[in-house]
Amino acid sequence: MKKLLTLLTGCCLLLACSQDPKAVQQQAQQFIDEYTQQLLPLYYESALAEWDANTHIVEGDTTNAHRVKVANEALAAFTGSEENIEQARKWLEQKAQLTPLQLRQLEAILYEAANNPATVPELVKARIAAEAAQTEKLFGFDFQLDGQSVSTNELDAILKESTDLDERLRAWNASKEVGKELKDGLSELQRLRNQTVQALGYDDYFTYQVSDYGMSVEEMLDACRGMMQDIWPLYRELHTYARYELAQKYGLDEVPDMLPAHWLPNRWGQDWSALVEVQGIDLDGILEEKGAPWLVEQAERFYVSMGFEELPRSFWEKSSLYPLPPDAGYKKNNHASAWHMDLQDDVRCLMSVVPTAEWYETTHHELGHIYYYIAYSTPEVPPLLRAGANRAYHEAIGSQLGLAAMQKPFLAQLELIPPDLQTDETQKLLQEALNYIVFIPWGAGVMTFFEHDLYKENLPPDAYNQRWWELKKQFQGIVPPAERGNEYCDAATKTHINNDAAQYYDYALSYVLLFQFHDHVARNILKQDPRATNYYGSKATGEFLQGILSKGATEDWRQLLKESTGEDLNAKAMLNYFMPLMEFLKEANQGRTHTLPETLVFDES
Ligand code: X8Z
Ligand code: ZN
Repeated sequence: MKKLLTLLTGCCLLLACSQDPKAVQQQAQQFIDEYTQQLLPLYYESALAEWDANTHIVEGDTTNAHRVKVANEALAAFTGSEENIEQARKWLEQKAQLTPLQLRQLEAILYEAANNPATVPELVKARIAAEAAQTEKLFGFDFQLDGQSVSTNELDAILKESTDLDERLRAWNASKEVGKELKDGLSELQRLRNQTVQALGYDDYFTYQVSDYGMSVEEMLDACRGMMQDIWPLYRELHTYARYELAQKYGLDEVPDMLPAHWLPNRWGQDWSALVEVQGIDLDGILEEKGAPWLVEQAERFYVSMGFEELPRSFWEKSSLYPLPPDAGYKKNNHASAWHMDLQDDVRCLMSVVPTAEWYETTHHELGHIYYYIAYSTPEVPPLLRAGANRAYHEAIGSQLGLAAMQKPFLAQLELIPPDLQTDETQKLLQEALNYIVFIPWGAGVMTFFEHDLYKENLPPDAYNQRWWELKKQFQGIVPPAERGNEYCDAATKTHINNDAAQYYDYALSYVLLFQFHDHVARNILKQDPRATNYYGSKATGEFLQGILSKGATEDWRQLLKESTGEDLNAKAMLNYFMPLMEFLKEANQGRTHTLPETLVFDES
């Protein structure tokens, strides 16, 4: 009987498709609309609970964790419900009859479901609890330096400024202590993340996250290898340059073959730009005078100057923008993020802005996310497609504006530097390369390959730290200050390993992408040198960006790139940008020993 019914329904559907695609579309739409209506309040409640859990961390208080669990379990039960999966699959069987927008929404429903399959409720619940506990441990951690509590901003300042190697080592070591506390939780998450997505047919969690790009794992790894190979000659010169310059700065005669991690101005060695000071541009000094709120307001002014709207009042009221006073009695997540709370107009930033060049760039980055959210929260983009064309697009926009906001003509326009200031262009380019080029072996290399091994290869916990430092050495040419046994878990000191898992290649791709967008804006819209632009007040640039942002995830990302820049994804714009630097570095490095191989060999065993 049941069989007959299925047959009959199948038959009717068949009839419906061959005769009337409109009818199929109408019924599919009804499902999508109902799904969306039920999703939105659950989504909002989950975001609100997560927001509180990330902005108000009280040791020993379980209220937040409980609310997060309840809200996320309710959201998971809905998005992963058997009925929703079945329905989405059923409508997808009639692909040919559906509109492209409907297809994308149904795929989004299935993608979400795979993270929370209702067929394995205990696993999903356990994962939600483990995620909440891990975030709380990471951001509730009491970092200690010389017996005193310190903030990560303070540790970062030492790594940026101090020339006392002993002090640097203490700060670096202090910043890695939290990893030990997170190791067991990571191993638990490794298992739970894999098992949940496996229930819906994905091989592992890394494969699941990569599939969001419409790519296989091998394709993604190839893209990452490609990015690293493209920039390797330049990176090799930067690595040599940094070894020699830093040895000199720290007053040492001997230059180490590999960079000791505590020599670098960043806890993970992902951004070395603080190594260089460009004569005449003392951004840190100027920003110090302006104070932290100015950084966020200025970033908004930049977007507004290009024709974007002012941020909604609720953004200013509800965001958490600055560090907490040390005596607040609670802690907050100290890593910057932007939140689209309700997939509509509740947008917020969580930051700990202090007036430094790094936070100046970060505020532009985060507002990029916020303006993306606002641009696609329109009737044309259904809530289920309110996301970037891909995740890298979302990361690219704000970083692009961050790059533009550091360029000389722009700084002159803001009167942060004198209009006729003569500066050393090469030093400026060097400083930028120490950010954008240095990032690639970290983002496309260390982070991506570590998480690949973690999820796809089931890396055992006792090998976490060893593997981490193997990759650091191979891709970044960075070694730990001293042997670090497997009681440490240095990977877990990086936020994303814990709460943004298996997605870090997003940032590497976003850098490549942002140089493509920037190159297009500079050459075709502003008619300026990409290395010296001033986007300020350019409505045409605003329109170009808005054209990309307002599409959300309604279009294929490759097609959107082609339409907007005329290009496929490639690192040419990025390489061209830094081309003039190669000559300078070769000259500076003459007679120095290069210790990284001439070509990067991939030995991932
Ligand atoms: O995590 C971020 C943003 C938040 S989406 C601040 N970034 C990566 C990082 O800090 O590791 C931006 C660049 C790379
Ligand atoms: Zn971001």
